Amino acid sequence: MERQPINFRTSRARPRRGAIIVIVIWAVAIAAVIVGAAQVLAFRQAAMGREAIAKVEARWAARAGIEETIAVLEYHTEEPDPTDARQMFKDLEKCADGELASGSWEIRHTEDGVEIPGPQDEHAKINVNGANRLVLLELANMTMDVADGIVDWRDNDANPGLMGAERDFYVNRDAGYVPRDAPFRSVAELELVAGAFPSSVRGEDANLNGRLDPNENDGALSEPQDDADGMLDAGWSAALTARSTVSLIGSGGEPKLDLKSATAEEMQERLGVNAQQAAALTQFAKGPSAKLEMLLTQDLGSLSSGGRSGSQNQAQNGRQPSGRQSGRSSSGGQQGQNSRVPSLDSQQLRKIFQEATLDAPGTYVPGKLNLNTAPPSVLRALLPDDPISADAIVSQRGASSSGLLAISDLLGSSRITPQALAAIAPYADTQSYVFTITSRGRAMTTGLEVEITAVVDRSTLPARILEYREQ
Ligand SMILES: [Ca+2]
Ligand SMILES: [Ca+2]
Ligand SMILES: [Ca+2]
Ligand SMILES: [Ca+2]
Repeated sequence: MERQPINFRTSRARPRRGAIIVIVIWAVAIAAVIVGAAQVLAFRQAAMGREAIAKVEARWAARAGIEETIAVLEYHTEEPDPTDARQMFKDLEKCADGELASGSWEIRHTEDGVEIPGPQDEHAKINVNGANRLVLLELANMTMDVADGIVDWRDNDANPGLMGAERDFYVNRDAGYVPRDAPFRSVAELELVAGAFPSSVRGEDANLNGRLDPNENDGALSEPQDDADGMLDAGWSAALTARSTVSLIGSGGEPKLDLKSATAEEMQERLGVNAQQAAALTQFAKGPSAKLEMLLTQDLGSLSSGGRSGSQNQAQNGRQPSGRQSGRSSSGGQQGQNSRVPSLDSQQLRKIFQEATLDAPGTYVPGKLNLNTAPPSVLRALLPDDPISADAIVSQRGASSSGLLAISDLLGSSRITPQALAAIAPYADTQSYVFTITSRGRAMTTGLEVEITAVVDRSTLPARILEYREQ
């Protein structure tokens, strides 16, 4: 009788026990899911942590490459060697690759489509703010309307060139902007000029880092369109820059001597000229149209006595008369009224181009092409009608282990006329101040890469960073 309830309880307990088992199984299952999820999360966090660490390692490795390069650039501003134009570039190449405990870096730039060690010398390119339309027309895909449009963009007047475009044109087509009417600040700004396309400005170098990235070498698989030939065609950006600058510091590390205000004593000391030559230089510098390049084509004696305006014009127009003038090297000078002034010898001329200036203080002067580092293709663009002189510069610089120390060094070449030299002298010399350092850092652990690009100007101390970007 008493069993009934027990049986009853037992029979009622069975389903309850079953329910408990189900609950327990569920609880175990849920716990397993939670533990599993926590594990996945922890694993993911660990992976993210590792990646974050790798990113930091890669970033600091890239940064170390930038810092080391800046140190080399500053050293050569502080302790320049005016007798060797190549040493700085050798030193830059030495720190193009480096290692830290946690990562490594490599600094490369592209020349004629191929990556080579070291930063990009912005002075190996023509400054777009100094390039005339003939020089611009040497570039691939350049048309007359765009060349004129580039000149209109940077000049400060409102008169369009023959096929150019000024403010009205941009306003009428609702461009949303008007020409700067001042020097370009970057090569990318060229893309704002009417008719200039990014494909012409950048070519395959879509991110303008001067290096061949995977998407720039895969054809049509990804933007941009490229020919997947393993070479970087960087369009106009390979030959043009807006970054190069002129320095107020001479090759010896001291501020340049302004010939318009320098004393005769300073000239004798800095330029190695004698009293008579210093007096003649002072007289020459007083002329309102005096330009250093006139010293390449004319004798100091004739320049100081008023100059021969005919040959001045020749120099400025870049015309090349058939023969070379040779008066400079003869001791007596030319037939100038001031013929007793001894001609400047090659050492003195070199010093003048290294240490002196006639640029009015404070005026904007576009940076100059470095004749030591410009690729042959860029030299030919600078000398549009004169490939012989362009090639002669390449062979002349190659013949000297120290490179060209001043543009006047090229007066020794029989294949380059002084007139051709004088024509390019406003746009070319033998120094480089601005470099684009593209440093790719790699983490030792995972191989993750971070790239830093910095544009650095060493014409002042400390060096200035003009642009800095990471990707
Ligand atoms: Ca203008
Ligand atoms: Ca690139
Ligand atoms: Ca592509
Ligand atoms: Ca290519």
